[in-house]
Amino acid sequence: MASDLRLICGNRNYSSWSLRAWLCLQKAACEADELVLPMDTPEFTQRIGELSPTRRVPVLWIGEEWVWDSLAIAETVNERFAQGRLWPRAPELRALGRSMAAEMHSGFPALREALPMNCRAKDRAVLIDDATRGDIARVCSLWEQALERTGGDSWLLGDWSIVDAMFAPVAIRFRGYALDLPTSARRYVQLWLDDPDLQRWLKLAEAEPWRIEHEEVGS
Ligand SMILES: N[C@@H](CCC(=O)N[C@@H](CS)C(=O)NCC(=O)O)C(=O)O
Repeated sequence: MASDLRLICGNRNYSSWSLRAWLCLQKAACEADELVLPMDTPEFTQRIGELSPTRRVPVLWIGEEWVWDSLAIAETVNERFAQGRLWPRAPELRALGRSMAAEMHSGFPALREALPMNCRAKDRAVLIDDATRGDIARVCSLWEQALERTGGDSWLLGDWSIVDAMFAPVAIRFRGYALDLPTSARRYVQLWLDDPDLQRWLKLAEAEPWRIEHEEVGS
């Protein structure tokens, strides 16, 4: 039976916002049709207008209704298809998770610019400027604060939650480039790399034919 849900994504290799939305659907066990529109191509330019009100991805179509922007998709999936279980029950942990998710959504411009998500990259050598170093340190400190609150050896807030989806692309960035990271951050990156849903996404990214030169950073 065709699904009522349809996720419009960018390239799996590069589209970090698409990955976040996709992970929320997986963790909520939602079946959705997927349409991958290769970014920076005439096809993307031609088709995106009728699929996304912002001309950006991801967009989740629920029947005739569209929900755009990764964080809005995450919240909608949580509310409608996961009975709220994509956030912790404890209000103080939810507040921490929402603060971290919002900071990721609106912040870390240097990290995002200097170290683009590239699922095919591993340990690439890059020059890190002070702003990027500061963003990396802030991410590691946020992860540490959350992990300290919840015991330290699992997802950021104990059980998997939306905040993990928001930081999954950072885990991929941290694998992609040769960085000096604290042990707790390395452990969290490895937790993501061992996750079966993420492994499926990485396999699909590996198999994609498209390459976007300006997203290929480091050597
Ligand atoms: N705030 C948006 C950002 C969406 C975004 O920037 N998506 C990128 C792909 S990761 C995009 O659509 N790029 C294609 C373009 O701008 O032409 C979200 O959270 O979903």
